[in-house]
Amino acid sequence: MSETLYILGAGSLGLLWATRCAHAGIDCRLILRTPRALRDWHSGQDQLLLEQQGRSQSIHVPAELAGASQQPIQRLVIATKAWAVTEALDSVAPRLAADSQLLLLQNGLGSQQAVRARLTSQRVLYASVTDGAWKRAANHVVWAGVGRTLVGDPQQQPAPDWLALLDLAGIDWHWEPQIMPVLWLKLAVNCAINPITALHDCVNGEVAERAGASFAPLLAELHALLASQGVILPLAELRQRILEVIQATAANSSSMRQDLRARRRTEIDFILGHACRTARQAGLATPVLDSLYRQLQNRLAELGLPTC
Ligand code: NAD
Ligand code: KPL
Repeated sequence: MSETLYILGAGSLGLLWATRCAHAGIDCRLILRTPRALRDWHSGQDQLLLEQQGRSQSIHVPAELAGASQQPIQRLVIATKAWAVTEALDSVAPRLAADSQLLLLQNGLGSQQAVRARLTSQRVLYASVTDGAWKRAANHVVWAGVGRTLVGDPQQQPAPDWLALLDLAGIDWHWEPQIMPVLWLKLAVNCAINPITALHDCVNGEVAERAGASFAPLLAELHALLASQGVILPLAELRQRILEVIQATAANSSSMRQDLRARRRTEIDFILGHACRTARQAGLATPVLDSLYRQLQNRLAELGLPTC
């Protein structure tokens, strides 16, 4: 367990993990994208601020560029957006060994399978994260909502020992022997909430009302999609789970609405896109999901944002 833990992506979640690991004395390093980002990092003495409930602490976190060292990367957490994973992986590929292990923190589905397909010998773990974090500045992260992280292996192997580092870092994580159903359920929740909040520019709590008569058929489509992927639960239970998330996050802006408002590229392709494509492959008709996907792509195009 002595290898350095590399965290690729100094965004909200990457910084949250980096501060927590470094604070616990874990040998961890951030991988930044550009020489300029690294210069800026060094000009702040490699210090990162972690803010929670108004209190901040400063933590030293070393950083480097992917290509700046030949040092093999044995343990890698990828914390980029789903659409940036492939390019991020390209940047570190020469430093991966056959027995390197990766942990992917992305929302949605599709990016994980792309990594898995590319890395045939390495172990690739998937995570579902419910913490909420955002960046106040390049080296300042706010931990806004304490959540839970479920980690699992899509090939259903047991947990590797190095994940004990996450305990050391105080990350509330659990090993999930069946990670794919967890990620599919999260995708279904995201499909039911995120597009509606983005299209209606509303908080999560208004989703059912804004969706109106299309909400029940939307849930039925998601239920059939989950069943096609082997995730079997009664429709009433899926509905209940989604309503619980809506209630628990009623005052929040979904990640997709936040991205739209900030004119940032969204993860639409890994949420709605993946859902619609999988439904088609399974021979399911999903008119409500398809329509949400089309409407959202149109809105993104109007705003000059990528539609995938
Ligand atoms: P973010 O946009 O804040 O951070 C991504 C970071 O990756 C950016 O700093 C970007 O510059 C960096 N990056 C992209 N390509 C890179 C490359 N090739 N090399 C180095 N760095 C690169 O995103 P985030 O909010 O941290 O989210 C990351 C993932 O975690 C997303 O899939 C998101 O849905 C998921 N997630 C986030 C949260 C949260 O609270 N922020 C919670 C749960 C899940
Ligand atoms: O995961 C979320 C997101 O915003 O992406 C939900 C569950 C919808 C909470 O906002």
